[in-house]
Amino acid sequence: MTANRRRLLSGAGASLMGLVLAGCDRLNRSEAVQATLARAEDLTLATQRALLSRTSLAKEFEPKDISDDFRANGTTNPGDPAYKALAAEGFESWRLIIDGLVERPLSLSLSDLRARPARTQITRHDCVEGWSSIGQWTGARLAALLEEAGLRPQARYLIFHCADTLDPNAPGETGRYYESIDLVDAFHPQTILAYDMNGAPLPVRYGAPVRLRVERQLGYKHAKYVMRIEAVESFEAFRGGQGGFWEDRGYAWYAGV
Ligand SMILES: Nc1nc2c(c(=O)[nH]1)N[C@H]1C(S)=C(S)[C@@H](COP(=O)(O)O)O[C@H]1N2
Ligand SMILES: [Mo]
Repeated sequence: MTANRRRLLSGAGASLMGLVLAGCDRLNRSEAVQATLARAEDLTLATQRALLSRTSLAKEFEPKDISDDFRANGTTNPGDPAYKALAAEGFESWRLIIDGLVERPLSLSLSDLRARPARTQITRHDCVEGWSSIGQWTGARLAALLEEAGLRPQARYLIFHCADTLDPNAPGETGRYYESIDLVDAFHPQTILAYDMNGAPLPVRYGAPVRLRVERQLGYKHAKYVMRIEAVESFEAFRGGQGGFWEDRGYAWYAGV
């Protein structure tokens, strides 16, 4: 065996490379290859299982289960001047922007949004702080909006830009709330932009005029005061780079419940 060949065979792929060089007949019968394929199959199954569990529906409840004192958390009344101006005129000139890696950027008024395909669901909101509340949410199905906008092939995540500054002491824009989800959650049937809560327009403390419901995840993923949804390939270059206000401060990006 030459020195070059030996070097070639000594890396991470050495055993597989050796089998390839040894010929197909031995390759087929090789226990090492069988074991490798079995491992690959396990991985695929695990991935499939994980994906299946992520696409299954979150539990839905009955009207009698709705909390009469649903907790409000984080920002409950944004002090940001732009938001206060919108709230003062009943969100008449509020527009939801859907842009970034899309074919047809959208700018939707609240009545535009109310005219889009909708879903109503009664779900339990679980905050990482250890409390839960049950509420009924009605909103536009995010999947339908994304189909309308037409995601470009490079799009992998959605960034939700919010109107509120949760940490006024953080430099620049870094105190502004934001969140991000991947396309599995974006196209999940229970992922909606909620404009009604318990059958009435969403109150300010719960995120008026529109908040995200992403029911397979913990409370902090459910962005309130949504202004803009930006389709991106990566969120690494945005703010702290971890994909959310709380993620930039150490929380997990995927917060499954
Ligand atoms: N824009 C914005 N969205 C937010 C927050 C926030 O402070 N600002 N807090 C998050 C957290 S930690 C939780 S538990 C929920 C609280 O939603 P609620 O007020 O409807 O209970 O909103 C999430 N979304
Ligand atoms: Mo939370």
